[in-house]
Amino acid sequence: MFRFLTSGESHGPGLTAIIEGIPAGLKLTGEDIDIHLERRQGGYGRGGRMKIEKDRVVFRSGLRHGLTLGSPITLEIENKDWQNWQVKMSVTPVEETVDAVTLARPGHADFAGAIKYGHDDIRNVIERSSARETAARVAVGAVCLAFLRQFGVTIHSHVLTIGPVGDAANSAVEHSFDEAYWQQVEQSPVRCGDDALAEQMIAYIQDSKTRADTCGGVFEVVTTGVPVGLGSYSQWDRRLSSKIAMALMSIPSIKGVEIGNGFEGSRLPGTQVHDVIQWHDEQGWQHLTNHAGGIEGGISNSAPIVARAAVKPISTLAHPLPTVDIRTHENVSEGRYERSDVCVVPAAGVVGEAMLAIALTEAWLEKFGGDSMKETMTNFKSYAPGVQ
Ligand code: EPS
Repeated sequence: MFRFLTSGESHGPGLTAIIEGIPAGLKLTGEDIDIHLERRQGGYGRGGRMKIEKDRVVFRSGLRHGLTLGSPITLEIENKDWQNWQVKMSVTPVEETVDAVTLARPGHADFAGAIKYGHDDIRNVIERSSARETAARVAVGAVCLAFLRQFGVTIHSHVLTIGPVGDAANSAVEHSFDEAYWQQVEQSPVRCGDDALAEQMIAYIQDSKTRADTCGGVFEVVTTGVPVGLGSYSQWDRRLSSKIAMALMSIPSIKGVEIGNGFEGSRLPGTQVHDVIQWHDEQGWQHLTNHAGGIEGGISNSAPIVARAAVKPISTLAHPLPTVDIRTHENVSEGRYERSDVCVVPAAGVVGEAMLAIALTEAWLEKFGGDSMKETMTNFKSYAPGVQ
C-alpha cells in the first residue's frame, strides 16, 4: 500500500514528508526532487517569499547508496525564512509579546479554521493552511514520478488561462507526445506554450498587481504511457477518475476539476463526445480522439490522461475586503494584508503534476504490486503485452 503524510508550518523550521510503499531498488537522487522543487518556486506573479527560499530536499531515511530500501522514505525541506520567525513561531513559550492575527481574510482558511480549532490567533491556522505545504507534496510527487518513469510514463502541465486571458477549453491533448511543445512551456514565465498568449497573461498579472488585486486561472496536466487497466468501475473509490479528482482538488485554491473535455462535453451531443475505438495492426488498440481524457468507466484506456483544474485568485489581497475581528466580533471595512503572491497558477500546475503522479503511483501499485522494483517490473511486463 502506498501512502504519505506531510508536516510542517509555513514559517517553522521546515517541511517533512514520509512516504511508505515505494518498492525497494528504485534509483533516486536529490536532483530528481530538486528540479521539481525549483519549478514550483517559479512562475510570474510570485511574491517576496520565493526570493528567500531555495527549496532543496534532504533524505533522512529509506535510501541506501542511492537506492530505495522499501522502508519509509523521509524527505525534509528547510524553510530559510524560519530565521526571521524564530520568536513568532517558537515551539516553546517566549518572553516577547507576539501580536496576534485577529482579522480573517475572506477566502482563506482563517475564519473556518479559527472557529473549528478554537484559536483566537489566526496565525495558528495560517501556518499550516499555507500553500507552502505544497513544496512537500511536490517532493513526494517527484519520488512517484521517478518510479513511474521506469515504466515509460511522462507527466507535463501547462497554463491555459490567467484571469480572463486564454481559453480553458483549448486543451493540449494534441501535444501529448510533443516534447518540443513541453520544453517551450518550461521556458515560459507563465508556463504557457503560446508566446503571444503568455505575453497577454503576464500583462494581466501585472495589471492585477497594479490594481492591488490577485488573479486565478486554469492549468492542465497531461500524462502519457499509462496502460489500459488502472482503476476500476467496481467501487466508487477505486475509479481512477475519483483518485485524480481528489488529488487535484486537494491543492489549496483549487475550486474545480475536470477530466477530458469535462464541462464542455456536457453541452455537446453524445456522437461528438465519445471516442471511436479501432484496432491497428501496428499500434494495437486506439481511440481516434481523446475527449474522455484517457479514462472510461473509471479505468485508464491507454490514451493520454488529461485533467484540468481551476485555481481561484489568491485570497490575500493588497487591497483587503471587509471582514470581521474574530476576538471582538467587530465588522471592519478593510481586512489585513500580509506579503503574498499575485498569481500562483503556473506553480499550481507543477503541484498538479505531482498530485497526478501520486494518484497514478497509488493506482499502479494497486494493480501491479511488488515489494521490489524487479517484482513490480515483472508484473507490469507480464501484463502489458496482453493489452497492447
Ligand atoms: C502563502 C503566503 C506566502 C506564499 C506562500 C503561501 O507566504 P509568506 O506568507 O511567507 O509570504 O509565498 O507560498 C509559499 C511559501 C510557497 O512555498 O509556495 C499562503 O498564505 O498560502
